[in-house]
Amino acid sequence: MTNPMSEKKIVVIGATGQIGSELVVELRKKHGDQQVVAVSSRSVPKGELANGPHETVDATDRDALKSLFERHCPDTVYHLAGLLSATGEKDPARAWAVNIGSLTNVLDLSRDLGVRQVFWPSSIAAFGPTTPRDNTPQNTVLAPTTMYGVTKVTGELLCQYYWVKYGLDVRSLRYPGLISYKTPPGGGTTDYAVAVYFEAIRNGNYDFFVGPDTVLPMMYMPDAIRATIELMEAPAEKIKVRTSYNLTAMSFSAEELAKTVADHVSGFSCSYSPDFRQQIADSWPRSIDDSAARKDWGWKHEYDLERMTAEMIKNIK
Ligand code: VAH
Repeated sequence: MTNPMSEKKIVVIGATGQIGSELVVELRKKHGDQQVVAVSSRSVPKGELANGPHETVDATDRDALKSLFERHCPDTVYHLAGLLSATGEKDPARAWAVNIGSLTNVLDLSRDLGVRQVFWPSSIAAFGPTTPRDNTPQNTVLAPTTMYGVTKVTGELLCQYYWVKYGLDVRSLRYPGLISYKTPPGGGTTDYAVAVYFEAIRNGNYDFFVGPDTVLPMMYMPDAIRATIELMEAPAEKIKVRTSYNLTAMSFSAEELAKTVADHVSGFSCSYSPDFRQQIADSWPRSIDDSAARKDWGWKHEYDLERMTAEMIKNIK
């Protein structure tokens, strides 16, 4: 069903990922199935993603991406494809090549082919061990010690450059750990906050790969999807940050998460076996000051740990 009112043409790159798979559905509800092209480099988009146009294109292949842009003439591009923190540490060269190679392709092609708006995800991973870890400010030290974090800081500066130099309306959010039930964890350090729900229901226990006192900023996916769309729909004059906005909903420890899950899954037990991802988590903030997003474009979160857990358990069951 196409929505005659909306002549928007949106391309979502990374459509089968954790964010992309839910963002495509939301954007199609808003603008019509045919107005949103789901693009993935690997698997052909299936299920809901196949309800509208979908293509298999590797965004690091500039010619293939150019041909896609020329065929669909998008006015808006959400570029979500990339390697996450844990996967990135296993192959840093590939993390740089994919994350930065694809972003520069998207920015150049958007500038040259008349795309009006671009969204690109940054992350709290842009911060490092020398960043204040509590209530981390919007403007502060960005010296990450993961390759994923290096690509996030680089990407933020590229986004700001294409706005300042070419007037390309690029917008970005520093997502916290995102929790959803629709896609399996994808190689992130915060994957424990997703896996615990599935494992609790599947076999009644979970072995965290971080320690019980590990505190990280987190957000339920519906809040993240809404923040993304609200940011992109805000009038340009309200957008004062052209690197990437701090964004958060809550912070909790692995132990607090385990306790909330146990309240919903009787007999649930857990253990803690920190691995290499503990060092990554320890280099990130414990909580985020996202007052700039709340002031500039009216951000407010809706899900706290209790409400998210109830929804996660209900939907996984
Ligand atoms: C990761 N989920 O763990 C991502 C995210 C803040 C964490 O960037 O790599």
